[in-house]
Amino acid sequence: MEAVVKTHLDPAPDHQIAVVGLGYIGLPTAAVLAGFGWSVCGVDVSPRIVETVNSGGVHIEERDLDRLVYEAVESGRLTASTAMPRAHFYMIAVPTPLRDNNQPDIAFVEAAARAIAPQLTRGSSVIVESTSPIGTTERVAEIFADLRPDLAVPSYGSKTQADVAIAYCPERVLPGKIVTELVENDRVIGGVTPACAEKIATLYRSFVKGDCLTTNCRVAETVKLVENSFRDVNIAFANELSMIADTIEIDVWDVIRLANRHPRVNILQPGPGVGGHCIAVDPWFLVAGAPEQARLIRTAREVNDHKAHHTADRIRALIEAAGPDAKIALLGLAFKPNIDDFRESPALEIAEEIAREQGERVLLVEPYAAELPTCLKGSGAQLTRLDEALEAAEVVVLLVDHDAFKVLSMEGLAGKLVYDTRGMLKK
Ligand code: SAJ
Repeated sequence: MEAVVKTHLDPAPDHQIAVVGLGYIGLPTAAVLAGFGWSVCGVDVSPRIVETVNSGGVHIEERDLDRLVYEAVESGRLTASTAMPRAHFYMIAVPTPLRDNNQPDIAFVEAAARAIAPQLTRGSSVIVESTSPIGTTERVAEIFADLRPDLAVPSYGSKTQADVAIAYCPERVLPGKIVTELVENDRVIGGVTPACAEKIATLYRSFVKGDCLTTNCRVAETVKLVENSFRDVNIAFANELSMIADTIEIDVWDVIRLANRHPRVNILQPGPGVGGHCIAVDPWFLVAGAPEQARLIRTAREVNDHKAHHTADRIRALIEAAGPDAKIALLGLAFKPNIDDFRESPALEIAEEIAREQGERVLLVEPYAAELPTCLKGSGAQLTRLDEALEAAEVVVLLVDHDAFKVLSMEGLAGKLVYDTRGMLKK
């Protein structure tokens, strides 16, 4: 399909769009844009990733991504490079990690801005998609203003005509459904000025079926952090309930199921904790911005982090009850079901703790891992097939509700000590 928006600017760029950072967001975005007819260059600091993409391959697992990247590269509309090309639109999708003190680190965004700056021409647009602390988009504008005094760079709230457009447009796609949600979801486009937002919205409207809503960059940055904090707080409520239920010895799944029959109650599902690189991280960006005020959000983070330790303690109690020779099957290591992503996974953290203490008595079952994750190597714990682990283990702990575990039932596990952290056996 041909791109809806065509820009005719001088000088002719190498590509229409440069996507900076070919990770979980950048690579699918680059491939989707190419699929919609844009000429796209993916930029990454890793020569290995660039080589993989240029050969039509992918370095991350995500549904439909391999086919999409292959087709985009075959069509000639997607190439990758370690060098920053000249483009009409630049999309920054690099990591924004947390430092040890829970403070956000935007060094990769700043480095991307410095690499883009020399390539900017009148008419260029730059979009930050990385989850970022509030003020990051204006920091990008500041870098451009410093490095390119020859260009009129927009400043927040200014009404003056600028040479380049800058906006924040957060990604909001769900791992496992990225390719679909990139196109289907509504987008929020926060301009440094209203003119920036309007110009950059034309790009998103060319491939997004959802609504493209414009605002300013500070609001858009906050929206992203609020979305994930909202979910974190709600999961924390469920996790806190599950710990209360453990103490007062009530079945939390029955409580939630019945409470959710109230027309205005919708409690989420408890689990072994919250993982992934978004919900377990982003709320800290909000806390860092207003530490005195963000009390509920901080506490929710602490509750969800604590749930992993609570889960490990309950497993220890079962192991003690089963006796010194008992084998322990831990089912699932990923951060959520049906995905091979182990980032910030509470299941992995729990497995690491238990394997450190119990060594070769631990049997790990993870259909999405071809080999033992690095942090578990040398612990003595082994990656085991589901049927073998169930045959051997006296203690069975369900950590991730992968579809592959749906064959399990309480009856089938009779005689074993079972801990179902996801309520899978109740569903
Ligand atoms: N979880 C529970 N109970 C629940 C729901 C989730 O324990 O009822 C756990 C999961 O097991 C997992 C964690 O929470 O460990 C996060 O999983 P998730 O599916 O809720 O979210 P992510 O991290 O995969 O993706 C989120 C999404 N944000 C929201 O739903 C508000 C996604 O739309 C964002 O784009 C993504 O973060 C991101 O990149 O920021």
